[in-house]
Amino acid sequence: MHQVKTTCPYCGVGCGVNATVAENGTLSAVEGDREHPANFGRLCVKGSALHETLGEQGRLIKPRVDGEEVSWEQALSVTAERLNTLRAKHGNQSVAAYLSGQLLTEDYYVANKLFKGFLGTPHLDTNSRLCMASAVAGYKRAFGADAVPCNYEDLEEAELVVLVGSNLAWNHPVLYQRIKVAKERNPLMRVVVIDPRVTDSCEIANLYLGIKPGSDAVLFNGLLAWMAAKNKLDTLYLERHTQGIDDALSAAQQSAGSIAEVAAACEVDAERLETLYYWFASQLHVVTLYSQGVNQSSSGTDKCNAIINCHLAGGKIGLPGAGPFSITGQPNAMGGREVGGLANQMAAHMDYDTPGARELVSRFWATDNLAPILPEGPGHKAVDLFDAIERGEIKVLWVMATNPAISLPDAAHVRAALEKCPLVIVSECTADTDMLPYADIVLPASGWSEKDGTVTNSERRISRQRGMLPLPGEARHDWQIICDVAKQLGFGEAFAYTHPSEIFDEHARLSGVDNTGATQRLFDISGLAELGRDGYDALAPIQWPVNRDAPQGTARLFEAGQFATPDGRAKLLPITPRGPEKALSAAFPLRLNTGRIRDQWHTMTRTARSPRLMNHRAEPFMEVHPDDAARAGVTDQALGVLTAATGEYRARVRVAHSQRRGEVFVPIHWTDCFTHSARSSALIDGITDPLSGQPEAKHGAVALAALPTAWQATLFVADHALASLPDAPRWCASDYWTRIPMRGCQRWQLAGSRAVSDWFRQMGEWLSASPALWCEDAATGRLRAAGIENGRLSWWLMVGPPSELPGFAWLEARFNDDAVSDAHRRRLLAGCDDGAVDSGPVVCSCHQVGQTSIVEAIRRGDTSVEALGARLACGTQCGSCIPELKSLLEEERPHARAEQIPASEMV
Ligand SMILES: Nc1nc2c(c(=O)[nH]1)N[C@H]1C(S)=C(S)[C@@H](COP(=O)(O)OP(=O)(O)OC[C@H]3O[C@@H](n4cnc5c(=O)[nH]c(N)nc54)[C@H](O)[C@@H]3O)O[C@H]1N2
Ligand SMILES: Nc1nc2c(c(=O)[nH]1)N[C@H]1C(S)=C(S)[C@@H](COP(=O)(O)OP(=O)(O)OC[C@H]3O[C@@H](n4cnc5c(=O)[nH]c(N)nc54)[C@H](O)[C@@H]3O)O[C@H]1N2
Ligand code: SF4
Ligand SMILES: [Mo]
Repeated sequence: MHQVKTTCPYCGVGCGVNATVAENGTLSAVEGDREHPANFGRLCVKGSALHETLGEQGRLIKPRVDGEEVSWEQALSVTAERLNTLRAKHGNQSVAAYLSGQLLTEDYYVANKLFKGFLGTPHLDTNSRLCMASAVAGYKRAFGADAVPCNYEDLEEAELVVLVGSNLAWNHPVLYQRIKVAKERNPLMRVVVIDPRVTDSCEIANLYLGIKPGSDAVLFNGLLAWMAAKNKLDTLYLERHTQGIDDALSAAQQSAGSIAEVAAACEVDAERLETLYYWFASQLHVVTLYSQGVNQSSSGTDKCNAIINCHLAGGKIGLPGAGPFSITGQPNAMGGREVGGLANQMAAHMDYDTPGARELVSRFWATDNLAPILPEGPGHKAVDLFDAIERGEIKVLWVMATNPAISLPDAAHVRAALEKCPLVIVSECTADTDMLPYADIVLPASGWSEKDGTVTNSERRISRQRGMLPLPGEARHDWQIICDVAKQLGFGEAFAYTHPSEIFDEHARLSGVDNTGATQRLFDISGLAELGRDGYDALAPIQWPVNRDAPQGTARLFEAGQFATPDGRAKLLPITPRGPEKALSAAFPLRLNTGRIRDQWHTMTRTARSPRLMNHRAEPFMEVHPDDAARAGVTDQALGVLTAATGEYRARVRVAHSQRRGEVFVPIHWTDCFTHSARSSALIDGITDPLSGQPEAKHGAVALAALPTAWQATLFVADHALASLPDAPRWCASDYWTRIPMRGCQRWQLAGSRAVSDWFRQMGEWLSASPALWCEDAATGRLRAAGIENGRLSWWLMVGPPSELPGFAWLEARFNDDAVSDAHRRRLLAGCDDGAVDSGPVVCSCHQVGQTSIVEAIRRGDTSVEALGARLACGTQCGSCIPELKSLLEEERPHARAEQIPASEMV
């Protein structure tokens, strides 16, 4: 048994993880690394379940060509041959790559080098386009570089933290916990949440602004104008360190108007708005932390600059506890940007229009030894790239570590483009994703715990993700796969790396080449060159820039008021606010908001492998305001359907006061691997920000209706029984199905619009078996049945509303018994033990504490989160469920039934 220090592969917080590798070579436990400056020992529920998501089961372990498993030798030669043929015929620009912020920096670096430097195509973009592009464009316009000024300590040192379009409690839980603790220590510290939804992040908010979707630029323009009117501008800072205040201010004044007018435009209470303005203007130590509610918009870049303007105008930057902080989504979205992995970048924070950069990079990569090949201008950004594929201009697409068939807007259009593309190569570690059916060549890649390299988190901190487990089957590391293909294409010399430390070294050296004087680039990690393999292996977390001037790294940028622009001044930009480009209409009258849930990561290829993480929200859902639900004739827990011009979405309805009227929220996680049709991107148009190319994923237009159902059913099938059934079992022909992976079995929630006249025939068709036990109530149409094979429970079916099931835990346990005992056999159709109480839907994932137990404890007299924690242990590990515990406490108080307004709204 030994311990390895590594980094969590999920969100951009970049927590340090201590992983325990057991004697048998598996990863037996994980815990937070107390020495890592991102988390100091904390982990959220996803991080602490990492070891439950591993194992060879469900992994991709062999290369495939045209659906057939082949050897690596064959896969590589077919890849090279097809790529060469298409490239020779259609030119360099017919070749493209689509990468991911979940690749390690080393993977990213070699991919960028191969495509731009040696295949001569600029068409290499990444899913960070869907995520960070507006924040990048905003920083570049203001500071002259894509550079996050702040660090995590600034969040603790701030007197005011403003969360804009960020559900930090769910999506960056460890940072949220850090702010929460800091707030407990500093009673003067205030937190403001600006979000159309009342989210769990409101738990720590002193002030909540339930803003009209898309109106953030009006709010921040209003703030700038207000600061000017109240004499709250830092005129000295503006004079010495910035330019553009006059234009920015007059644009702000033009669009903003009075407090009452801004409040009306943003649909927030005027008094609360002014409170925010007052707090912001009167504090120097303010951090505005923003995320996808700002970035994923057709005017996302402008919104970022509207925020940055206010910080520059108040001199609230370059100080402890101050600055505009774009929080990174993916673990290595920032590392990808560092190597130049966006289509408008070339390499190492150099763009195509950076003077001398093309020559510098050509020389450094020695691309000119072959031919002067480095492209001259930027390539297609993600959405445009798939349009170009659809137009037939791109003939080769290599997708690594992302699922564009799910995550890009207008998924139907993306899928049509993929169908058309003559050569689609996919590097992936999971055997079953929505992308794989479109791949001509599938290359099995290593995943977290096997991969070895570096990632950069939200505060510019580079950490090692260390490899500790052997590669499953024939999987190879992404950087190796890219180098193997490069060799096959004849570029062996430039891709002769034998270890990621050699790649990192080259990347670090490139960042320092000619990096002085007028053309100095902020991104410089030349201080990490020549570490050698041992130094690389031992690399401790460090924040860039790391160079001769800052050998220990840089905690905060712009402390001297010197920016990365040609004149050294930061730029304020005139912002004219624009609303969402997607208009509502009579046919599609509801505003669609899409986002994340606490326990799942993106397309669920990894988090759904932990049954514990499936329990918090087991089914795809839509959150709807009670009035909208009533108008559409849908009720809580019924099935609903959302339609947009581009597609539809079927899911369970959650009627919620946390939603604004006229708006619907859906999660982004469910794919065709898990459900009938609940892909959020099917409802989103390919509308993008003209500057950043980031899609407007937060502002769709949809219609809501009930999904007609004649019956609903819950079906459990044991994993051992599933092995003999087809991949898409027959019950998936129902009008609604969703699959929920559990321990030892899978559960399906099913519904159909046409009545089933004979359930016995139906069971025979679905399961090729008849039940060993059943009971039926013909009058109500209810039925329960169970299949037993060789003494073991093989399936269990209930026809009737899922709410009639007492819970799932008891049944799940029966699927893990070696044999059905006599005692259990009698209780089997009841689905629970005599008198046993199921603890209900899981609220605390760490300790698996369910809602029923919590409500019962409250009714027995527990009146606080602490009391619940002492009795049930809920909320005592990662703390992510505390907001939910609080709302249960609120709800169970007899008078708390009226419209739910969080306590935080009371200023
Ligand atoms: N659990 C979990 N954590 C994750 C991820 C995950 O998949 N699961 N993914 C990671 C990644 S890649 C990313 S990018 C981050 C994203 O982290 P966040 O940006 O926090 O995530 P989202 O849920 O997409 O959206 C944030 C909020 O924006 C709000 N919003 C929508 N429209 C508007 C608007 O017009 N104005 C304002 N002010 N707010 C608006 C939404 O209601 C939502 O609450 O999370 C990271 N962390
Ligand atoms: N409607 C809507 N759409 C959105 C968003 C939204 O808020 N709303 N958010 C957008 C954002 S911010 C993001 S970041 C994207 C995320 O969307 P995606 O990037 O499409 O989602 P993932 O599930 O993270 O895809 C990663 C894939 O890579 C595989 N993988 C994991 N590790 C490795 C590895 O090391 N190597 C290889 N080769 N494969 C690996 C995983 O199994 C998985 O299939 O979605 C975007 N799309
Ligand atoms: S906060 Fe983010 S980085 Fe930290 S453990 Fe959770 S998912 Fe991993
Ligand atoms: Mo993201």
